[in-house]
Amino acid sequence: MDFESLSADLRSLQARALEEISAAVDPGALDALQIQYLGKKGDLTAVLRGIGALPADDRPRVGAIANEVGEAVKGALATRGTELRSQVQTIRLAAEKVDVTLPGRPVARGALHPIPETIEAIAEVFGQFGFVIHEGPEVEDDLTNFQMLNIAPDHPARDLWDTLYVDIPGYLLRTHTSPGQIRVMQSTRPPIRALLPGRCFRYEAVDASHGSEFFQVEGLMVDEGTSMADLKGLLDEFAHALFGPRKTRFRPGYYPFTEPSVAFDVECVVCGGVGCPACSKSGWMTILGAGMVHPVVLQYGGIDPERYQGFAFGMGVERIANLRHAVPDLRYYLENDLRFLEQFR
Ligand code: 2U9
Repeated sequence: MDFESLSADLRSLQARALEEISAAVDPGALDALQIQYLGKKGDLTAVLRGIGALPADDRPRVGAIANEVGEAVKGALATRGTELRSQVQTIRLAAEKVDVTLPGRPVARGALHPIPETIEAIAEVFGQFGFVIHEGPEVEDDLTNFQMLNIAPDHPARDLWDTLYVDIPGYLLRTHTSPGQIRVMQSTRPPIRALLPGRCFRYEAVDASHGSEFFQVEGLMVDEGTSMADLKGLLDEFAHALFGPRKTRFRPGYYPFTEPSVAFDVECVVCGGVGCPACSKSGWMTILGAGMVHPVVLQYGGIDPERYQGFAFGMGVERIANLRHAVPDLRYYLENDLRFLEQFR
């Protein structure tokens, strides 16, 4: 081994290293090249093992060349490393690019279903008069759902409510929320102002205005000297709150649990009382039934009809919602069709 061949080896090592460094495509490859050429057991160290066989005068000259080669390889590694890191950063920045001028992603906002929304609107009005909401069971006993409401087992009124019975003798799906009001009377003392919203069930053919399950809100007020005038005044407030200022009227009606019973009408919400197809040209719309609680029912509630009087009312929530939102068919409320429900956002 002489000076010429050792320095030629060093130069070819430098050329090889610089070529491989410029061909490296990721920082990891550069780390491997750093070890391969400049590591303790690297190629440069291997070539320099021959330096011991040279005449003494040649050694410093070869050492200088070796330093040059080492610096050149180091420099190439550093330059290529910077290039690759900036390439990686450019790719990352492109991938993570955010166009801040884009509009924000809309937040999917829910909304209350029109039935609970209508129940809340109804409860809000009666709440201002001190009516407290009570819940009652949906599976009721025959006694509380009919008997205690003055509807005897053979009473024709039962035909008004085609009933869904459950396979427990004497139990049924409540046909109205009235039984819940009986429970309120049995568990609290007058003065009573109770409001009972809830799901009810009837065994009847489903059509645009009748459902086998529907929602009702009933109200009950029991106090000393409660009168039909109190009832009329309260219902006027309710009608005006929900349907705006308009005339209202009582019409004679019939319910076994109230005497006298009335139908409560408002001037038609469509034509304002002129007469139109929506109100069958009468100019009036019935929104609920009501009446003075029958003395027998008060007694079933453990209340002395000689001392206390009460009134009650009941409305179908779907009917109120139909009038508020001009919905033609109450089946829409239970079909979960978003094309219908999204209109109530
Ligand atoms: C008690 C005593 C009396 C509740 C009443 C009505 C009149 C009424 C219907 C309206 C449409 C049922 O949803 S509907 O089909 N209801 O017209 N409801 S008086 O009377 C009561 C309730 C509880 C203890």
